[in-house]
Amino acid sequence: MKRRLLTQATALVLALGASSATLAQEVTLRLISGFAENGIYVQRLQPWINKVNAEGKGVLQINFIGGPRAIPSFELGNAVKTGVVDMALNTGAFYTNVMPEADFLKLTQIPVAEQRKNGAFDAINKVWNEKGNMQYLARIVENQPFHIYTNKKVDKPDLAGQKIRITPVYRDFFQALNASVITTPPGEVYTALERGVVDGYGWPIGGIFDFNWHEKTKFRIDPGFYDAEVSLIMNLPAYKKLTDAQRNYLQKHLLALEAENTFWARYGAEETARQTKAGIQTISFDAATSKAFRDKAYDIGWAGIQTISFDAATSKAFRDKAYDIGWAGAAKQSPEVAARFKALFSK
Ligand code: 173
Ligand code: 173
Repeated sequence: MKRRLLTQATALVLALGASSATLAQEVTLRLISGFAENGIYVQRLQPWINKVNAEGKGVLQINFIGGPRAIPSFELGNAVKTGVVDMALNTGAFYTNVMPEADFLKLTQIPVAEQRKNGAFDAINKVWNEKGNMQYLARIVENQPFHIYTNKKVDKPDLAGQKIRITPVYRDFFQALNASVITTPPGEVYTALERGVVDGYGWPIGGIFDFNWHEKTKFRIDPGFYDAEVSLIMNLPAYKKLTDAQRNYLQKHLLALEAENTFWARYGAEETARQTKAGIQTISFDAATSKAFRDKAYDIGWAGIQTISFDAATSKAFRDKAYDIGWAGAAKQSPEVAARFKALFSK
C-alpha cells in the first residue's frame, strides 16, 4: 500500500515535471502597438504575427493585444521598460520619456541590414539595454521620409505663422522653420485639423489615407527628410528569459520581417501618386516652372494635396538643415551617444 502510494506519487511528480517542461518551452509574448490597428504598420505586422504563431506552436506565440486604446502611444515605451508588456511596435519619438536617444533612430541614412553589419545595431542595443531596459529587435519601416503637410501655402521653406502638429521627430526642425508647434499622438491629428487647432502636421510619405487626414490636407512640402523609424522592441528581462530555441526562432522571423522592408520604397511611390491623384499639383519654385505652374488652371479638390517643392539647391539645404538640427539636438540631449551613433548612422 505504502509502496503503491509512493509509486503513484512518483508517477504524478514525473507527469507534472514532464508537462511543466513541455509548457515551459512555449512562451506567449504580449504585444501592443503605439500605432493604430487600422494603420499600415499594424496591417503589415499582422500576417507576420500569424505566421510566427502558426509555425511557433510549442515554442513561441505572440498575443497581439491592440493599439493605443490598450496603452496610449506616449506611455507604451515605459510599459515595455517596466515589463507591463513584453513587446511593442513603436517609434522612438513616442518614448523619449524613457530616453532621449530613442528619437535618434530617425537620423539613420543606411539600411537596417547595413546597421546590423557596421555595428550600429549593437550600439543601439547597448543604449537600449542600459537606458531603456529594452532589447531593440527589428526595424520594420525604412525608406519612409517625413514630410510637412499643411493647409497654408508657402513659397519658401518657412513655416512662420503656421501651427503644426508634431512629435519629437520634428520639433527642432519645424521650430527652426519658425512654426509654432503642438505635440499630439497620431490619434489626435484628425480632430486637430478639423477644429483648426493646427494648420498642418508632420508625417511620413505613407499612411495619411489610413486615418482620412487627406480630407483635411491641401499641401505636401517636398523634399522629405529623415527616415521614419518603426520597430519592434522588447522588455529586456523578458528577452533574456527566452530559451535559446525561443530566441533563435524569434530572431529567424525578425530577420525575415526586415527582409520585407523593400516594400516601403514601393509603398512610398504609390502613396505619393495617390496623394497627387487625390489632390493635384506639384508646385515648384524656379522661374520656368513657376510660369508653367501659373499657366495651369488647378483646382484643389476637397481631398486635394498639392506638392510644394523647391529647386535643387534649396532642397539640399532644407534636407541638410534637417540633419544638422537633428544631430545638434541629439548632441544636446546625449553628446556621447549622439557622436557614436552619428558615425554609424550617416552616409
Ligand atoms: O508553468 C508550468 O509549467 C506549470 O504551472 C505547470 C506545472 C506542473 C504541471 C503543469 C503545469
Ligand atoms: O507621429 C509621428 O508623426 C511620428 O513621430 C511618426 C514616427 C514614425 C512613423 C510615423 C510617425
